[in-house]
Amino acid sequence: MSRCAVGLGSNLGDRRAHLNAAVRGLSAVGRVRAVSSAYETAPVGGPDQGAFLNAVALVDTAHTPGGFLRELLAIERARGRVRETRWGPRTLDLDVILWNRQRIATSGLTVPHPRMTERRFVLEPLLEVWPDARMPDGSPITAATGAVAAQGLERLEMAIGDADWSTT
Ligand code: A4P
Ligand code: MG
Repeated sequence: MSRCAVGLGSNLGDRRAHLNAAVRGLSAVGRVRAVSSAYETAPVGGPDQGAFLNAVALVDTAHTPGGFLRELLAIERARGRVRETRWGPRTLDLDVILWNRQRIATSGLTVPHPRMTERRFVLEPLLEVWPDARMPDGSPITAATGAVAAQGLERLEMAIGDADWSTT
């Protein structure tokens, strides 16, 4: 069994519905252990675009990393994800942020997510659900938060995922 942190992001359409559907989809590919609050975040990079709703889910899964990524891509497709501009607006983006404490570098998958430490919209929800998360070199994730403190982010009083994700 592997423990994976999945980043969820949406800034197109019904953002909350997309994130809820993502948690439902994740509960079919592993055991969802925790889901962070939803965060309203200013877009980082890419074209001029609307604000994102971001969250992080912790999932225990028996899949291989590659098999798990394929499942994530299928969940994105089911929410109408279309790839146009890099870093452009999207209905649903699911990224593998951490996989145990492993480093993975294959043609289709890089873990830890290469830009995670530059992004407050990843770090804050991640620390909410996995406060003692560490990088593969052992450094605590908390060490990265100072550098991103200026990025716009607001934690919402909004739960993501249906009430029964934890019982599946
Ligand atoms: N891939 C490689 N490593 C991974 C990984 N760890 N997790 C490959 C997921 N996928 C990974 O991804 C392209 C390919 O990356 C996948 O098919 C997979 O094989 P994509 O989702 O099509 O491309 P993308 O998301 O447009 O590009 P990228 O570089 O992954 O973008 P990011 O880094 O995810 O950034 N601002 C805010 N506030 N909130 C956001 O959520 N997101 C982005 C996208 C930009 N700005 C944002 C947000
Ligand atoms: Mg992505």
